[in-house]
This record gives sequence, structure tokens and C-alpha cells, in this order.
Amino acid sequence: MAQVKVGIIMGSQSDWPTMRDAANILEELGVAYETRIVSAHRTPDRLWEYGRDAVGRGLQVIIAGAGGAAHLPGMMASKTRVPVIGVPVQTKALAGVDSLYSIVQMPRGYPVATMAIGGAANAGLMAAGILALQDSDLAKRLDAWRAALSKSIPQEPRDE
Ligand code: RP5
Repeated sequence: MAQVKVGIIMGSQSDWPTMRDAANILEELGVAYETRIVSAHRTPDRLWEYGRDAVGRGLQVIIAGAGGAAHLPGMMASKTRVPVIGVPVQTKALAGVDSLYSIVQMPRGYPVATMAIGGAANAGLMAAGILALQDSDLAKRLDAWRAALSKSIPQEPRDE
């Protein structure tokens, strides 16, 4: 079993349909990851333990998604120096702007690399890019993934 280097955490089961996009990208790129439900409000002790153990367990990036009063990414960034990529999950009431604002406005000293609302796929790619700095095989796979995406874009639009 490969060493898990990326933790994908989310505030609720209801975040999984969004956060699955990050997992899918990591799977495509052959990056070992784990998934956990960790709620800043409902399971604060779980959050504390996950952050406390992250470095020792060999995690190198944490992708954290949450919606509404989305404190999970910021609290995780406070608890561990492992880089945290935040994913604002879209909400019904405020369309995810609440999530975005909750995640992006971190105080100096505890940054969260915040993606777009619902941007879990890009979070996976960002995590892969960070790991690829130290992993030449992954770098090749990521380069190939990017080249394939570019190649798939047609030159001209067509009637659908
Ligand atoms: C947040 O509250 C979660 O991240 C989720 O996006 C939102 C709603 O959670 P549920 O009520 O669906 O469990 O903590």
C-alpha cells in the first residue's frame, strides 16, 4: 500500500458529492489519499486529533471542504503546518458565497489556499502539483493529464 499523502476531509456526508471530484482526480493521477468526515462544529475533537497527527502520519497536503459556516479548512490550518487547500461547498441558502467567505479570509499566519466554490477537482490538481515537486513520476503523469486536456479542446465551436 502506498503511503497516503493527501487527506480529503469534509464537514459532512452531504459534502461528498462535491469532494468526490478531488478524489477522482487523485485516483486518475495515481495519488494515494484518504477521506474522512471531520466537522469543525459537530466533531471538534476529531478535527483536533486529525490536525495533531497529520505531520506524523506523513500527510503532505490536506484538502478540506465545507459549506455554510465553513470553519473546517481554517481550523485545520491552525492545527497543522501541512498545507490546507480549502473547497467552499455550494449551499442552498447563499449559493456558497457564505462558504467562500468563511474559508478565504484567514488571518495572517494561517493561510488556506482557497479554491472556487465547488472547486474540488482543482483542489485535487493543486495537491498533485505540490506533490509532483518531489515526485518526478507523478510530474510526468500530471504533465500528460494537462496535455490531454489541452488536446481535447476543439479549435472551433460547433452547433450542438
Ligand atoms: C457544514 O454544514 C458541512 O460542511 C456542510 O456543507 C453543511 C451542511 O451539513 P449537513 O447539515 O448537510 O450535514 O458543516
